[in-house]
Amino acid sequence: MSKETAFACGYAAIVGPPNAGKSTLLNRLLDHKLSIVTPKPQTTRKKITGIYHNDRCQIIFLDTPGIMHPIQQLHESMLMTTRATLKEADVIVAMVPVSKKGGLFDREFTDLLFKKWLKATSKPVVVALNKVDILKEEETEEALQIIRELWKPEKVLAISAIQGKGLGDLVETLMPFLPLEHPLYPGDILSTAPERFFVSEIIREKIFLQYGQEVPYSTEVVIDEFKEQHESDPSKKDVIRCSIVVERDSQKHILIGKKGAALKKLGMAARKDIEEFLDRPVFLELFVKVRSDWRKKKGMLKSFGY
Ligand SMILES: Nc1nc2c(ncn2[C@@H]2O[C@H](COP(=O)(O)OP(=O)(O)OP(=O)(O)O)[C@@H](O)[C@H]2O)c(=O)[nH]1
Ligand SMILES: [Mg+2]
Repeated sequence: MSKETAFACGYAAIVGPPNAGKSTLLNRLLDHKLSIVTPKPQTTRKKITGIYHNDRCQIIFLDTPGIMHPIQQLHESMLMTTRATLKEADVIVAMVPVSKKGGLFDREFTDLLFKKWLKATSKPVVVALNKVDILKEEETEEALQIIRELWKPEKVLAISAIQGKGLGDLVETLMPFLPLEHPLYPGDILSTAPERFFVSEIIREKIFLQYGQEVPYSTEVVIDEFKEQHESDPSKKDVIRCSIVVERDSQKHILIGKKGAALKKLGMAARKDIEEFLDRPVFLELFVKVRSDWRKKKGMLKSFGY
């Protein structure tokens, strides 16, 4: 069999700054909402595995927390995840988001990404210049040219993750870097993470969308109980009990709101998406707990899976 017709399979890590559109890309590639997306930076905190399938390849995409300057122990843990994910990858999708503000994209960050993060891995790098839907065509060309000249990656592509533009090209570009000639997973598997992980992520997404300032960043979601009973008795809903952990009493009050209105709204929004994701009805119960400074405490971070 010639190389063109052989099957290709391997791992592709998606890395870049916070808010670049990494999770949006993963979701568009899989045509499935797997990774949570919000307009706020630092939404993704853990590695999200999403498995892309077509007739000629299987690509295990690894969405990562955005690379930022760490201020807290939680950030250090997030960066450790990104670093470890780079080691797992056969090829790296370095995402560079464009900007309307002068310079077309953040050159300082891109330089740090290449010189500090990508050089250390010595893996092939494909740059995905994202959000080109907000640029004029000539501006996109100029940005691509600058990246080619300054950092000389294996390949540079313009994409719009949100519009799904350039994604076919991206898959084709990644294929030659995939080392295996057989798939690692059956064709119907989208991820390796358990349902309860995605449920906690959906709740976190709704918190990021509903609350402002520090509240989303001070919050963690823990699934205390996930009782599956719908399959054995369709008259019963699955029961999901979760703790929303915050750092201070004041944050707890904000989360709950006047007469519990805010928490009720959150629960309704989360339940709707959880039911869509699981494709079955659920009973969702949310509790708010205070664990002071959990983001600074290694033991507590570990218990939350960081
Ligand atoms: N205009 C435009 N916006 C996009 C595009 N891709 C993503 N976005 C928006 O950018 C914001 C961040 O998207 P995410 O996918 O959460 O970004 P991320 O890189 O995963 O961010 P973190 O998880 O915080 O590191 C969201 O508001 C997206 O809708 C794109 O191609 N064009
Ligand atoms: Mg993300």
